[in-house]
Amino acid sequence: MNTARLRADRARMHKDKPAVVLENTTYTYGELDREIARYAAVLDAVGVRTTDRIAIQLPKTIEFVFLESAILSVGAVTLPLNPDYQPDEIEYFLSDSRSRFFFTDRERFRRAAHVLRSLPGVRVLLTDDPDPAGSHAMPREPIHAGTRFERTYPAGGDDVATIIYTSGTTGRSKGAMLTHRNLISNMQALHETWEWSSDDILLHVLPLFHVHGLFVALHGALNAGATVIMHDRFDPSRTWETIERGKCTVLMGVPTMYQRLVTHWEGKDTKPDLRSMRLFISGSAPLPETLFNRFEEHTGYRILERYGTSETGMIASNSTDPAGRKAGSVGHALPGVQLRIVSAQGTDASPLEVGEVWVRGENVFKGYWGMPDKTSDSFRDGWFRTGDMGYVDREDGNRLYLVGRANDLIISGGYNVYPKEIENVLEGHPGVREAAVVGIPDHDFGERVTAAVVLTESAEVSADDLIRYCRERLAGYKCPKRAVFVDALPRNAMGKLRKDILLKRIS
Ligand code: MCA
Repeated sequence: MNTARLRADRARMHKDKPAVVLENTTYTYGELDREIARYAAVLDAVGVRTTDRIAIQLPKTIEFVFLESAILSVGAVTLPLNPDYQPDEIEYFLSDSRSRFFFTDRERFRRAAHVLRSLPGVRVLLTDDPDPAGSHAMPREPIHAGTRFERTYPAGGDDVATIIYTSGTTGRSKGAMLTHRNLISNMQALHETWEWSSDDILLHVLPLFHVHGLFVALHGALNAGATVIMHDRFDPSRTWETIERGKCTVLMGVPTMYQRLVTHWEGKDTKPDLRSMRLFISGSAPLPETLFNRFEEHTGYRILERYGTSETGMIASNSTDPAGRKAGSVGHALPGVQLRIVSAQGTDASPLEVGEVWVRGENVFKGYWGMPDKTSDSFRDGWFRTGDMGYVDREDGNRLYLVGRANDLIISGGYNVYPKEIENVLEGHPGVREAAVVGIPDHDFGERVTAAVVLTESAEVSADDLIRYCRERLAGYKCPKRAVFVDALPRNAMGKLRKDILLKRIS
């Protein structure tokens, strides 16, 4: 089965029903399908072929929604990119993925034009404006407008549908290849577990280019025939207003969003009416118990926490029955997903013993694009090693608790940041001898990216200079919020960096 074909089937069932409401414009399922078909015809006309990688760097717009489905319907592979990525990052993703097409807007094209010139194999198409030199406007109508274009959905099953880039411990991002089967099996598992129905109204406040906002939220809701009300960016005040006005039933967010929502609630004289709400779902970062409790005290709702990764989609979830939700636990494995907790010795951990979470099932990705060694390193006997550490409570039906990470990872506001990538950028500055990046606990972002820097002897560089230097090369969420100068980085007798000591020293 092809993911986009499922979308078209739903459109036939719910033709006149609102599918997406973005800001003040409503698109019914029928209109959505017509636009997807039109975009698919354009893709065909510009020469997109099955298995081509097609990168999209767009803000949260309806064009993104049309394009993403259209690409899948012609059997090509989507490569959704953060609209905040800087030119160096874009260059890496386009060249590493050997993308043939890059869909973006005028603003981002202008920003990255100098690196795009060095990638002649990539055809740039703008979704918003006629072409500045070096790009092409996306045709508004299929070039062969007279002939009707039939979508044939040439890819499905184990064919790759999308490549999601995730940062890596070495500093080099890896493209996780997710197949149509991966996406569909996970969507069906969540459909059953969260009891999605066509009566649902999802308030969508997440970015669209990641697993959470794209597959779990958007695909999940459209597959159910539900209505998606979309905000182009997260704002706590608007979120509460829309829940009440739009009679929403489901919200998905990262803990930073729930933190801001509850703080906003506390300051409101008249509290919003939440009676339409069925589920407040949280993921992408650990939900602190204090936040779980505070949200329930104020709103009367227990947040439903679930757990996943880019490589596997969703793995575990708490239940739709509020009594079955526990603070600090990500719940039980989803239908069709198998879990193991494996000790450092490579054997199954004993009950309540902490080990690494390993996962198997149709949800597990095909491998990292162009990185067979990294792919085989991340699997053992068919099990994907998540790098997350946790334990299960067998007395409670193998309920999963996560306690940390096996490797060096910072999660800031629901985005994964691998310190090595930031350290590499900082160490590229001529005034920096070495740098170490850590995540300092933070009330709002969960962890705050912080750099400790040893300067070269003659360097005259301020902390602001270094942050600006990072900002020109990295998306904003990866940039250190603070840079601290130190004489030397703490190391053990073997010369190994002691980030635990550093963290205490600069917190
Ligand atoms: C924005 N900024 C951040 C972050 N987000 N800094 C650190 N961490 C962040 N998460 C920076 C911007 O670069 C900017 O910096 C400044 O903060 C303000 O930007 P703004 O856009 O106004 O930010 P915001 O609206 O406050 O954004 C916070 C946010 C956002 C709404 C929490 O980060 C967000 O949407 N997070 C969701 C991430 C997500 O979808 N993750 C899913 C991954 P400057 O001023 O320098 O420009 S999928 C996943 O993890 C797995 C599979 C799963 O299980 O879901």
